[in-house]
Amino acid sequence: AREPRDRLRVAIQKSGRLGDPARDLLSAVGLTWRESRDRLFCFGEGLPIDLLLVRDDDIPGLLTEGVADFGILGRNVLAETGLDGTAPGLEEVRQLGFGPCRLAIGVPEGWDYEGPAQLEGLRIATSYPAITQDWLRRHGVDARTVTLSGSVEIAPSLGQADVVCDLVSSGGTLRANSLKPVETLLESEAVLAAPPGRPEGVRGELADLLLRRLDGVRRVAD
Ligand code: PRT
Ligand code: ZN
Repeated sequence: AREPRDRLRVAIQKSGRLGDPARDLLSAVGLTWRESRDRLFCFGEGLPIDLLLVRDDDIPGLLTEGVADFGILGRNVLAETGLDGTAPGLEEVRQLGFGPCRLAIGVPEGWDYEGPAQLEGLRIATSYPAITQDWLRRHGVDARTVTLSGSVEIAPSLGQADVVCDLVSSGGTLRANSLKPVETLLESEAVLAAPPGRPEGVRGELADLLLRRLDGVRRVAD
């Protein structure tokens, strides 16, 4: 059997929108790292808290498998992987205040949108099929999701879908594709996620310490 881990691991985005703010937040609570050459793993220096730099999509799996103890990712990714069964039962431990956006249905600008029933029988392009289907089911609408990993907003003009369900912040991307937001399915921001329960032994103490420090920094920032 492998030795139990005595260092805490936090998975964050390697690049992307949440990578730098996540690192800045962890620096602000006093963590420092010795960078490894490939920068996928950063060894914690002051405290035994290491970083894993990964794709945000990999964070739920790393938490579920117990490879990481905490992850910083968008609530949207956490919700999707919770609903689609790939990483059920993870908990949102803290909301972090950066990376705000919402998951919204976007329809062609010229539509006179009157409500969810109007989506019946349509094709909805999205990177979030589980959240979208869950919302459709709760509104009694039967519609098909077309899962795309990127360039969702162009799908209607390509004839690949009728409407979209994608993340929106300024709304500029929807507008640039002659779409307008009509329903918000989820308000999102970066969150600290973890498997249920407290890690055992020394990792549990490190987890408590990290949460206390995060709360301290967040209180000053708010
Ligand atoms: O490489 P990796 O897989 O790790 O990154 P990624 O490309 O999957 O994700 P990334 O870095 O683009 O986004 C990470 C997280 O940032 C998302 O999961 C959200 O929680 C959050 N976030 C906040 C956003 C946005 N704002 C956002 N505007 N993620 C994406 N967008 C995109 C959106 O998909 C659309 O294409 O920006 C466009 C819309 O922006 P506006 O301003 O034109 O409305
Ligand atoms: Zn991603």
